[in-house]
Amino acid sequence: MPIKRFMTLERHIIENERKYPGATGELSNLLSDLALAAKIVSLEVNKAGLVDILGFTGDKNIHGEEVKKLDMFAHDTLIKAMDHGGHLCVMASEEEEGLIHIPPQHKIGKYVMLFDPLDGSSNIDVNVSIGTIFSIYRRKTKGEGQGKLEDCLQKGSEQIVAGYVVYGSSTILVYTTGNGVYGFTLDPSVGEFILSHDNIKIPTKGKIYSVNEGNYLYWEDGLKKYIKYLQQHDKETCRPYTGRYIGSLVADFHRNLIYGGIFMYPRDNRNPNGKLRLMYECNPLSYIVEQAGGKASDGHTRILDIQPKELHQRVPLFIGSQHDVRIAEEFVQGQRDLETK
Ligand code: AHM
Ligand code: MG
Repeated sequence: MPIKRFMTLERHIIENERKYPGATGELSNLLSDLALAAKIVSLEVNKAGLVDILGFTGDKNIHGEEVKKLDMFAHDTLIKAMDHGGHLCVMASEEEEGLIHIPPQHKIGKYVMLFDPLDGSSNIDVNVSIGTIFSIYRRKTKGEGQGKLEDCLQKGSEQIVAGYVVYGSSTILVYTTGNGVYGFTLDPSVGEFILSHDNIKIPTKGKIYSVNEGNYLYWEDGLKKYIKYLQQHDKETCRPYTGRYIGSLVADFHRNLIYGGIFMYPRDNRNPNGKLRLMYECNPLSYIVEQAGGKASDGHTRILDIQPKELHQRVPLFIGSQHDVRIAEEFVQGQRDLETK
């Protein structure tokens, strides 16, 4: 059988960076460090179900070391892989309240990284896809010392790289540097991410909606109407839509990115800002969806235009195919009502 040409993540990153005159290769190195962290987390996620069988119960493993929860393991792995490359000046993680500084013995770089180390944590113990989400910005503050809060609190539109990894039936890393969206599937036999999804484009309109309908009673009227609209029969607009909700944002998002559709985590009576975090979840996925030709909004405002006020800020999220997010906005803003036939 003839061997097809293949593109590794590393080569893709380098070739992509070459397109920018004056590029130093630093971003390429940074992304390579990140890919290594993703491989380590992937390995550990794949072993998760064996923990009990191999006797790793309780708080210590066979070496007498603390057994870390997988989300803390992912958090620590990302920090360890990224804090000594000389590229970052500060980090922030969904799992840590404050800033993560670069240890004083290491060189301080010009980039800032924010991440959700293991998204979908409620699915960890039940073999359902989970993932890592990351976002990279240029530092804003002058000087060469540690990065500051101000460097982290940048609008999503300032991102220079965003990506995610889904640990699912296979492990896939999807990223953008503002020049299209590319997906690489991990080949575990050679330990390389290989280009499997070239220049991903989300369909302009989908047929899938993803939302936790258990919260229905707490929703605003506009949203209730929108969901009813999606469930109505109308041949012309391909309704009813299909409901799909995994409960792991990365996995729900990835599916909708490929097939088209809309993912929502709206505000409700109990959570006025929804549940998802602007800096670790909404911004990176919004950058990716826009690069793929889709749309992301909090129901009123483009996610990437929101000026963050705090690291762990939450925002409502409507993300996916252009057409679907636009109609959702119209309902949420009260500009559209159910058609009575
Ligand atoms: P996590 O980062 O603690 O895992 O929480 C975020 C997750 C998302 O992955 C997912 O979309 C959402 O929470 C599910 O929430 P719910 O169970 O309320 O539907
Ligand atoms: Mg999360």
